[in-house]
Amino acid sequence: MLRPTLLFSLLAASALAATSDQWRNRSIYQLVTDRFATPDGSSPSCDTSQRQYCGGTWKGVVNKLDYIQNMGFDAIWISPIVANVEGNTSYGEAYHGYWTQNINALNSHFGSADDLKALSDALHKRDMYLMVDVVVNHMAGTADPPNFSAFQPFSSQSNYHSECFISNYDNQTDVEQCWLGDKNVPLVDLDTEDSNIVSTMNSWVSTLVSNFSVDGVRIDTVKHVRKDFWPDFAKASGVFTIGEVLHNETGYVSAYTEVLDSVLDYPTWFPLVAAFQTTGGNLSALSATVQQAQSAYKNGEFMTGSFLENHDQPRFQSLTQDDALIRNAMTWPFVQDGVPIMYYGQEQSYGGGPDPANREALWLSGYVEDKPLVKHVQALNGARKAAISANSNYLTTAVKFLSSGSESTLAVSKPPMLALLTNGGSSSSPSWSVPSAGFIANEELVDVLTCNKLNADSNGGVSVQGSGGSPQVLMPVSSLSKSGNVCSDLATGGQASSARGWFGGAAESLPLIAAFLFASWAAQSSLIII
Ligand code: ABC
Ligand code: CA
Repeated sequence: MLRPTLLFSLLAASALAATSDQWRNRSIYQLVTDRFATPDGSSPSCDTSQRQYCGGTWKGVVNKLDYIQNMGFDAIWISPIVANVEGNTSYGEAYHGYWTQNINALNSHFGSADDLKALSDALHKRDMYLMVDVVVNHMAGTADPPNFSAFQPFSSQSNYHSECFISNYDNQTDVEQCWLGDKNVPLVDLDTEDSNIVSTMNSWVSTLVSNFSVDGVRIDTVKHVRKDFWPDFAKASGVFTIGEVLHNETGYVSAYTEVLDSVLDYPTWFPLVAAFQTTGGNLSALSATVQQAQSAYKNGEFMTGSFLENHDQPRFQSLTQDDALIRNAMTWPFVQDGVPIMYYGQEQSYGGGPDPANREALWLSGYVEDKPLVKHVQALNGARKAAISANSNYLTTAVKFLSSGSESTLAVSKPPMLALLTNGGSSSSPSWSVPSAGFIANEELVDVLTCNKLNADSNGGVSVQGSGGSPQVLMPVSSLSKSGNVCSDLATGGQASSARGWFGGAAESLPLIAAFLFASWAAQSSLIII
């Protein structure tokens, strides 16, 4: 018997099964759950060097969704949610969530199952998506040899590859079958060649996604598991998958774009940081890598996660304090082909160095919205949404680098947007000369970062004199919308913002999904956990 509530849940769950197509127009705010917001709005001290839980929870995130949404983000990526090692280790507590002990229980420091569902519901009410971080590669021990019986559900030593710490990253077998971590906190490597482990992991991710109406998963340590493990795992999740492959070569990372929906674009991140962390950094290395990635990755760079910071790397603002370099570098992920991801705290000018310093408590900033970088991010998200609305091919048009007239500038074209970047620094007066910018002759343009107007020349090119080393993001005035979030006073185009609702394309396909579910329900019903 199909209970009406069950049918409703099935439909709701299927509508949540967000695909690449539903993610590509999104913009993601990455947060460390323990460090983003406390449930009662209190501001306890948080010394990152101590590596202890500081008190952030899922409830805290719910209370601060306005803050995230006001910046223009429509998805969040949270820390892993499962139960971790308890108590202290040589590297502190498991506040980051990557030290799994039991995949079938939640990390109670972050809240209850109801709290996590409430977060998911609150996001969906705002047309926002939830991305959860998942770890398949390992469980975390607190001694060497580890206490295997503490791990759930894989509590036998035979469930793991035998102990050897990865020392040679050029040996792919070592990378896949030896252990991350060290003797203090060994990341005990699961035998992901074993069919029982494979099927347990596949049904685990499927249940996790449906229990908490998750819209996408960020997969940890992807290069540490054999490639052919991933297609079935991704399929079992039923949602968009984005993998972490920490490597600087597009040739290495591209193989993983064949087995998952997408990857974090680490190969571009390395030259991105190098290009903007000092004046005179190498901009052509950045454009060269992007071009390589565009041709090497399965879907070009359209589905990659494009980022400047994350929880594993020193914050960009620990590498330079030059405000112009910072604003140029921050612009990049939003004008590039992929899905932009911004790491929490960047907007508040956090400048923590390597892990653990880069995981500051955001409550200590007071979540002030009237700040230059908060406004910068709002403009960038607004501009990207306007470009998506104005050009239905925007998200599948590859970025092109146009000749800009100097080595310290870049002209990044993705019509209707032309981003003019520079690493001259705040004391420079950059100029861009872009004879073939692709605009209409004499077209009226606006720099969406300042709302200053200018005109294309009679060939549709632009010659722009900047100041203070600032980036500019040019768009035709006609591509702005009065109902949009960027320079809307100037808008001449009247089109409504086409920022798609949460149901997006799924709404149209509901009847089809319902039919499919009816057909497959009888066979699957025992798997559905409500
Ligand atoms: C803990 C402490 C730290 C302490 C450290 C020794 O131990 O907290 O303070 O310094 C989690 C926690 C960490 C924790 C670790 C280990 O677990 O978040 O705080 O560190 O206990 C993912 C996650 C990451 C997570 C884990 C583990 C994996 O994003 O947050 O860490 O679940 C490798 C993995 C990568 C992993 C990363 C941390 O380690 O591949 O998946 N990230 C080379 C290798 C990379 C390697 C990297 C490590 O070194 O190729 O595979 O990443 O630093 C470039 C080269 C790269 C090179 C880089 C460093 O330089 O081209 O190849 O990467 O030039
Ligand atoms: Ca492994």
